[in-house]
Amino acid sequence: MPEITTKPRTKVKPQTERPKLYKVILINDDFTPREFVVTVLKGEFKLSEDQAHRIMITAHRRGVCVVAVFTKDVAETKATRATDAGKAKGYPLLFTVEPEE
Ligand code: TYC
Repeated sequence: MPEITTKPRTKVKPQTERPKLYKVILINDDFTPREFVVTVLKGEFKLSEDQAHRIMITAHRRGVCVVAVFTKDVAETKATRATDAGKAKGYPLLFTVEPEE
């Protein structure tokens, strides 16, 4: 009589799930000076002058631009700090946060 043998499970659930990522989005407005947007992007998101300028001009032309992706806490903190930097100068500069698909 052949014996029934069972193979050990080889598929193991990953121990650590990758954290969900969130996009920080820059929204265009008609009042915030371009150079100020670039300064905030460089300061808060550690972007080069060239990267910051490209993101600013994309938001200016298209209405919105993704700045970067982070974990939820980091994305929300950076978006709030960057929006507050505009508020402190009386500008309507706005950064929002959206979950990545
Ligand atoms: N549209 C603004 C201007 O012409 C510049 C600007 C760009 C403002 C991007 C916000 O997210 C922004 N002064």
